[in-house]
Amino acid sequence: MIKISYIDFVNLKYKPKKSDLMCLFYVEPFQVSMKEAAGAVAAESSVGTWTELTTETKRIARMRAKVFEIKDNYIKVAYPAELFERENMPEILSSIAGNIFGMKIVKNLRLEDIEFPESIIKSFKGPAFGINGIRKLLNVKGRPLVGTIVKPKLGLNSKEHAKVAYDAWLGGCDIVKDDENLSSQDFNKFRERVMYTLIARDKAEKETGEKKAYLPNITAETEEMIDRANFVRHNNGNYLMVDIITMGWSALQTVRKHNFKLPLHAHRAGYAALSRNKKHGISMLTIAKIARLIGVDSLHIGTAVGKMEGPTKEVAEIEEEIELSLIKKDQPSHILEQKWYNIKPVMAVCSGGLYPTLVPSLIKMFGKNIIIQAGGGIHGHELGTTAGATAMRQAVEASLKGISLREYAKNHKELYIALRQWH
Ligand code: CAP
Ligand code: MG
Repeated sequence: MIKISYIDFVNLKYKPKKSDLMCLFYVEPFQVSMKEAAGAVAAESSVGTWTELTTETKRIARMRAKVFEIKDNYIKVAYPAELFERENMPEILSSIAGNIFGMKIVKNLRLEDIEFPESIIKSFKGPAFGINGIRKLLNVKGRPLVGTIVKPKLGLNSKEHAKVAYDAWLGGCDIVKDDENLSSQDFNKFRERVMYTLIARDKAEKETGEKKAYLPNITAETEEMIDRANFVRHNNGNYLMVDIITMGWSALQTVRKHNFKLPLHAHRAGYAALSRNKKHGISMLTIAKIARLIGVDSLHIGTAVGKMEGPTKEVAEIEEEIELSLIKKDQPSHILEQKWYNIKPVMAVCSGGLYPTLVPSLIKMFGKNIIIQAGGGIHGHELGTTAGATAMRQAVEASLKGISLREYAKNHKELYIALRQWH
């Protein structure tokens, strides 16, 4: 038996070409050298397998991925772009984020970052609206958008749901969204909910003079999802929402391909199964790049300060200790806003355990191009949803004016109560 020499997939003198796709992996070898484990990753994720092949021609050997840098536990791998099908994210990931995670030769393996070449980037659609499109739709300039998730996350009927949404818009929310696990349960059918909630949106727009958006969660089996999106569009809806991880990348591509001419909000429920273990899996940075390329308009990125796990600016920059980061230094480090040929920038969404007190630090960390979402932090307000939404807007106003929340709360009752309630 002639076993393959994984070392053949390591070439530390190789200078990656502009046309190569590059990956940064964290690797913990199991009972082999780092070089061998690195080579195994490059082999299995490109053209190789565990043994030499009589069928591998010279032409195919030239298509091998190459490990071109090894530093501590981090390796960089370059893949010739011809290995991949354009605009086929599942195929790309079956290579660079597929079998390799289960190989015995690695104890742990994490895909930290991907750099897509121009040819692959240009083959995808990217966001239809992006940051500017969303701002235009809602007619909001120069401030973060304020959103809420209707709570309780499950259980309200469609009329009750629409009422909670209406109250939130009236109080100052720009955006109201369904929760990630609400779809079309018996207690709250999708189509009925959309109808009632869009009526509530129109009423709230009239009464406040502000533009409002409703983000119905269309996540379901793919064809049903397309029907639901069409239903939203035909009933004058102005935004769609999907759960990008549980629906799958192929389904996300299908939704994007249908070009509903509505922005697409990406909830990331389940991403932590891939990302939370810092030694194994797929980083949130990578997930964000994939979602942007396929074409979501707003994406949950974490908060650093809220209820969910996630290091500060997880998406904004790969953790600093990874000096090998593939992020180009001449670009803004925020990958959702990096210049990417035809691909528009994505609006970052901060959500999860947020309440007014946390708003100033969020704006400081992430800037103004964010959607700040609070569920419990709005519907849990002692005076109810409308007051809760108002308190969030007041917190945004105070932050932008550079006034401390405590000071601003002196003549803003809703904020005052919220600060008393949640420190
Ligand atoms: C927030 C939320 C969102 C999380 C997801 C929830 O509600 O609706 O799903 O933000 O986290 O159910 O937790 P609260 P992430 O405001 O009541 O916490 O954005 O990190 O993916
Ligand atoms: Mg939720």
